[in-house]
Amino acid sequence: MRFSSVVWAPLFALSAATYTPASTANTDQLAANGLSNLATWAAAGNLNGTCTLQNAAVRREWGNLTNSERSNYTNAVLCLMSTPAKTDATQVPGAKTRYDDFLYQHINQTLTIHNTANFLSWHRWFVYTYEQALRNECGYTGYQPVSIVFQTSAMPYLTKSSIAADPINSPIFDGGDYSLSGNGVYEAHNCTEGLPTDLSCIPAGQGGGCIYSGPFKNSTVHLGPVSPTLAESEIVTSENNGTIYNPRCLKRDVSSWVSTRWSTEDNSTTLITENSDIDSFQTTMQGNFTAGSYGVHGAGHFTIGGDPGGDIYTSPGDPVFWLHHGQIDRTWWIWQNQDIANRLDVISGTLTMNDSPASRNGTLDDLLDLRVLADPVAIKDVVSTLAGPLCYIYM
Ligand SMILES: *[C@@H]1O[C@H](CO)[C@@H](O)[C@H](O)[C@H]1NC(C)=O
Ligand SMILES: *[C@@H]1O[C@H](CO)[C@@H](O)[C@H](O)[C@H]1NC(C)=O
Ligand SMILES: *[C@@H]1O[C@H](CO)[C@@H](O)[C@H](O)[C@H]1NC(C)=O
Ligand SMILES: *[C@@H]1O[C@H](CO)[C@@H](O)[C@H](O)[C@H]1NC(C)=O
Ligand SMILES: *[C@@H]1O[C@H](CO)[C@@H](O)[C@H](O)[C@H]1NC(C)=O
Ligand SMILES: *[C@@H]1O[C@H](CO)[C@@H](O)[C@H](O)[C@H]1NC(C)=O
Ligand SMILES: *[C@@H]1O[C@H](CO)[C@@H](O)[C@H](O)[C@H]1NC(C)=O
Ligand SMILES: *[C@@H]1O[C@H](CO)[C@@H](O)[C@H](O)[C@H]1NC(C)=O
Ligand SMILES: *[C@@H]1O[C@H](CO)[C@@H](O)[C@H](O)[C@H]1NC(C)=O
Ligand SMILES: *[C@@H]1O[C@H](CO)[C@@H](O)[C@H](O)[C@H]1NC(C)=O
Ligand SMILES: [Cu+2]
Repeated sequence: MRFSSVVWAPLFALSAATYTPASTANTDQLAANGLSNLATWAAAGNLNGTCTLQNAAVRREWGNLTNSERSNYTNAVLCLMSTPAKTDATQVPGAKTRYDDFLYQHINQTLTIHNTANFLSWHRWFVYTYEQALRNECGYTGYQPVSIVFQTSAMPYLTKSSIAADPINSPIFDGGDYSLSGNGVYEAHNCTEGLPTDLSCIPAGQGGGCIYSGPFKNSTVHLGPVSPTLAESEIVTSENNGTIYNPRCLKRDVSSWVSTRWSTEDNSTTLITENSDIDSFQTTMQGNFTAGSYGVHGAGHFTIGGDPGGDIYTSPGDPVFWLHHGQIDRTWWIWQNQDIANRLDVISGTLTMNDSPASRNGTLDDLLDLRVLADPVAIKDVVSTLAGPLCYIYM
């Protein structure tokens, strides 16, 4: 008996995931305008070192990298995860690898780097330092030049079909060899209390369990959790401060419920165009917890979810963290470039999260100290990605 191809065609069609990236035309246009302003600014003699727009590294979106470029990146991350730590083992016995060195600094400094004056600059320096470790210690050459950008706004949001609105089908989370691994396997869990109020309890998605696909399948997280949002991990850790060795599988619960509400192209566009001062820009980006809003920053984290992705302290334990913060940094960069004269040397906020406990205002002279990871730098030296130790742009 013969089967006609007409009969089979619909079955094959079903097996191929349909993924349509959402348009990022508005933010891309803002980025292009900003780049043009940056060229004018550079031509006016504002760059005094060796960095120029022409020799700056270009960070590109994950979805725009070739398969071989993606593998080179994930292989370098896996290398960092298998290189011995430099952190003092008597202080942090759980830090086993270079990757853990990075994770621990975020854990240890969480209360002084979020909803603070240094939120943007600290994370810019953190991502840059990580990129340097990939290059200098793990042979990452990237393509020419390097990129680790996660365009939050390029995550699929509500398009024509429910499948396309699902981030799981995006090139980051599709679980293939050229993704950053897929969702966790399904494991029953409650909704995720991402905010301190119950205003936005994130409905449990299709994951919640360990990751068994893609480059980071069967990965082990060593540190934390500290502020877990998956009930099971809370049982493991309620007593520690994130320093002990607590090996467990990397879990995710990828959530389109979050991404379609707080990290759409519209959300990024209005963030950039409707907040002209640094205070409202950084506050809107981080969300308003009492109003039940995640902001594009919080939304990126809770689109990943799980353990450690849903834990504010331990979130860099999920490799997608770095790409999300690449996009957060890009969004700051686009905002700065709309009005460089007024948006580069500005700072607002205090030294402690939501000013609790009360602390002084941050200044551009304050240092960003990543301890074992890098020598300290002043905030004023990283407000520009071209004039200082940094030398990169986004495309
Ligand atoms: C460039 O200028 C900045 C600020 O004006 C200064 O801090 C820095 O030392 C200068 N760098 C060089 C290489 O001259
Ligand atoms: C990234 O890919 C999109 C879609 O293919 C394309 O429109 C865009 O120009 C690309 N961007 C870069 C910088 O290559
Ligand atoms: C953790 O942070 C404290 C300051 O809050 C610092 O003294 C200590 O050295 C840090 N620990 C490590 C291992 O970096
Ligand atoms: C990936 O890395 C290999 C080995 O270092 C290198 O030969 C190759 O050119 C890289 N591919 C890309 C696209 O950068
Ligand atoms: C959900 O929360 C309830 C109430 O806190 C708890 O009893 C239950 O064990 C939780 N279920 C899961 C799967 O975590
Ligand atoms: C990953 O974990 C699964 C489930 O525990 C196991 O069956 C599989 O052998 C592991 N794969 C690797 C490469 O360790
Ligand atoms: C973490 O907790 C351990 C055990 O309670 C304690 O010895 C250590 O000083 C704490 N470390 C930090 C950075 O708070
Ligand atoms: C985010 O964008 C979506 C549509 O793209 C919109 O429905 C929602 O209200 C926006 N959220 C905020 C906080 O602006
Ligand atoms: C956050 O939301 C609350 C409640 O809606 C509101 O009172 C407050 O002004 C908002 N804060 C900011 C910084 O927008
Ligand atoms: C701290 O900054 C706030 C907001 O810009 C300002 O109102 C306040 O006066 C500053 N405090 C000090 C002590 O300078
Ligand atoms: Cu952070």
